[in-house]
Amino acid sequence: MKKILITGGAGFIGSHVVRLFVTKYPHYEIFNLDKLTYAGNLENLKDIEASPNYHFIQADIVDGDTILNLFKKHQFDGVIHLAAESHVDRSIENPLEFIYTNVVGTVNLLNAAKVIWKDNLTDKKFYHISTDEVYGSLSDSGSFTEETPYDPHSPYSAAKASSDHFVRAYHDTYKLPTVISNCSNNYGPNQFPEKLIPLFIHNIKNNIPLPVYGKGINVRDWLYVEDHALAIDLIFHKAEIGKTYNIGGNNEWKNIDLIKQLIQIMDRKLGRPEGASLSLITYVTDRAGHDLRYAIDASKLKNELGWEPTVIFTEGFEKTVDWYLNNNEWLQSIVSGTYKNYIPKKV
Ligand code: NAD
Ligand code: TDX
Repeated sequence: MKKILITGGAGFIGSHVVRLFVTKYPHYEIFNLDKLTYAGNLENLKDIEASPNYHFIQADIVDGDTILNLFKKHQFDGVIHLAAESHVDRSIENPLEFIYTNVVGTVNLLNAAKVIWKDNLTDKKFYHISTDEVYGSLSDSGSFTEETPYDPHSPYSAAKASSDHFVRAYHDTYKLPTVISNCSNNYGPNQFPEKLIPLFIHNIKNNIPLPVYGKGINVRDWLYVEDHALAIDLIFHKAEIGKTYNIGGNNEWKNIDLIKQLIQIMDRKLGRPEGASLSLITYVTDRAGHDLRYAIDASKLKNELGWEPTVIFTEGFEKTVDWYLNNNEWLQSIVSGTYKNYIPKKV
C-alpha cells in the first residue's frame, strides 16, 4: 500500500488528479491536503469522498510545523504538489499571498519530505506541478522547451518560478527525488469561475458583459484537464528523478477567437439566434504585464514517455460547456458563496 499526498486536491486540476488516483489505484492510500481557500471546493470530490482509500486533511502548507507533523504521522511515499494561489489577476492585487503559499508553502513541503525521507529515499518521489507562465511571453513564433530560460512577468508566475527553483535546489543540494512539469492553460469541469472560460460561460448564460482584456489578441494553449491528469499520472510513475517535462495541448487560440467560438456554441445550446451574445463582448483595460503568447513544445514528454493529448479541442470545449450548463447548481453555489458550507469528511 503506497501513501500518496496530493496537495490542492479540492481545486480545479487537483480534484481531477485525486479522482484519477483514487479510482485507478485502489491499492494506494490517497491523502488530499487542502486549506480550502476560496478556490477549494470539496463538492468537486463528492463522488469519490466515501472511497476507503481516500482521506481529506484540511491544512495550510504555509504552516511548516503542521506539515512536518503530518509527514511524521502518515509517512507518505510520494507527493504530488498542486496547492497554489493560481489566479494571475489576484496576484496583481495581492502578491504576498502568492509568495506565502506558492514559495513558502512549497519549501515547507520540500523540507518535510527531506526530514522524513532522509534515511530512505528508495521509491520516494516529490512531484511539483508548475506552469508554462514561468517561461515568460512569446511573440508570434516559437514555443517553450524545457531549456527555455525562466522569465516570469506576473507576481503569480514569479512565485511559481521561485518554487520551481527551490524544488531543483532541494534535488541538487539534498538529493531529494524531485520531478517538475510545466503545463499550459487547462480547461474543463470544476474550474473556478474567475478564469476566462467558466467566467465567460456564466456571463453569457446570464447576459452579463464579457470583459475582454486589451484587444483580445493574447494567445493561450489550451489542454483538457483530464489529459493533464493523465500526464501527471504518467510522469509521477515513470519519470526519472531530477527531470522536467513540458505539457501542452498543441492548441493555440487567440483570446477573441476562443471567445467567439464559445459564443457560437452557447447561443446554439441556449436556443438564441446565432451571434446574439456577440454584443456582450466588452473590451476593457488590459491586464498589467499581460503576456502576449504562450506555446508549449511537449515533444520531450511524447518521445520519452509516450504522452499525447487525447481530447480533441472541439469535443472537449463542447463537453465543457455542457458540464457547466448541466451543473448550474455547482456554478450558482460558488457565485452565491454557499459552497463554503459543505462539510467534508476528514481523517
Ligand atoms: P485552483 O486555484 O483551482 O486550486 C488550488 C487549490 O489549492 C485549492 O483547492 C486551494 O484551496 C488550495 N490551496 C491554496 N492555498 C493553499 C494553502 N496555503 N495550503 C493548502 N492548500 C491551498 O488551481 P488549479 O488551477 O487547479 O491549479 C493547480 C496547480 O496547477 C497550481 O499549482 C497551478 O499553478 C498549476 N497549473 C494550473 C494551470 C491552469 O490552467 N489552471 C496550468 C498549469 C499549471
Ligand atoms: O476576464 C477575463 N478576460 C480576459 O480577457 C479573464 C479572466 C481573462 N482574460 C484573458 C487573460 C488571458 O490572456 O484570458 C486569458 C486567460 O486568462 P486566465 O483564465 O486568467 O488564465 P491565464 O492568466 O492564462 O493563466 C492560467 O493558465 C496558466 C491559470 O490561471 C494559471 O494558473 C496557469 O498557470
